Amino acid sequence: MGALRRIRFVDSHTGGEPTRVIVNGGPDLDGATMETRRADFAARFDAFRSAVVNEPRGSDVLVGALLTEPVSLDSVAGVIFFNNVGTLWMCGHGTIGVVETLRHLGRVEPGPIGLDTPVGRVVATLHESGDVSFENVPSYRHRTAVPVRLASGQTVTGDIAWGGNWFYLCQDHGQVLELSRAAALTEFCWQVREALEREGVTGAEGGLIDHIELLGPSAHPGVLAKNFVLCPGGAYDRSPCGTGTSAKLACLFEDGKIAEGEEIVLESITGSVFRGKVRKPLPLGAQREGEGVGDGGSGSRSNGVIPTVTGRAWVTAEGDLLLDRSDPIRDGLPTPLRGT
Ligand code: PYC
Repeated sequence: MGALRRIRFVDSHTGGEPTRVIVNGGPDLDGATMETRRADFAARFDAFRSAVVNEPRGSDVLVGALLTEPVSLDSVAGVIFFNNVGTLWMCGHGTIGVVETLRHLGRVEPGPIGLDTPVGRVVATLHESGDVSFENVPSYRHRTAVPVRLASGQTVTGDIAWGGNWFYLCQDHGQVLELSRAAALTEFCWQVREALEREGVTGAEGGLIDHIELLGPSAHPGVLAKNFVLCPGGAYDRSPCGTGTSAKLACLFEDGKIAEGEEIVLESITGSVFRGKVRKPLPLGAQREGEGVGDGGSGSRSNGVIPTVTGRAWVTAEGDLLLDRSDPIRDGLPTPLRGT
């Protein structure tokens, strides 16, 4: 028997998409900013990341969240999100999961809850109903109607937008967005991602576009659209994707299709929904701390819009992950990725 390491966790799902929050036993990160802490986590604690979210303790779809001390005045915590292949800049469903986890642990009450992320501060609100809204980092469209040619010969067009991660948002894909087609949709989205890389299409200042969002009609009245979002590690988002919803809101606002404060509903491929709306950033000097940042580490600056996304998470499990030094796959099994 080897020495056991214990890592305390709480699992939740937000619209079907799981989040595992590490509440004890995680690494202490170096850095005075959340971005330097994220870089430190990526450089020194990749085995920890894999042990927490990859098989046999997790799965490709699981998103992890490591809590840190806050870096902003009035924030409750800092948070580094990670998945089966690396770190995320931000995560919307994960933010809702973190807030529900903190509520479950008795650490927060209904009201505003500031969280620091590597791309800026987000301000969540826990509602009495159990719903959670979060005001995201500034989100914006970088390029409009960018064509790419897939390996199959099909050409699709999409907008490139930042919602806390980089997205390619595509409507002319010709795919039927049904859960029973998840494998085919995943394959299609990989082709899009590969085409973006092959053709050198990126976000601002070379930012990797690692989220592909297909949009189509919803069968439900009052729902603006249904989406299918492929995440960086090849899993599809079971929720409507909080950062993807933010990217879509930014495009809708720039197209004049929604007004400030007008609420829309987006449905995920599994049928779960997020509500979303935008406001314009406050004038310089009146901005909340961190507003006007949020650029994927690329150094670019855009005012864009400030999206608010609302959804709900439910706690599904809590306990200790056990890492036995003598276990040859203590650090989890890496996700085999296609050649992107
Ligand atoms: O909700 O932003 C999100 C997200 C990103 C990856 C998975 N979920």
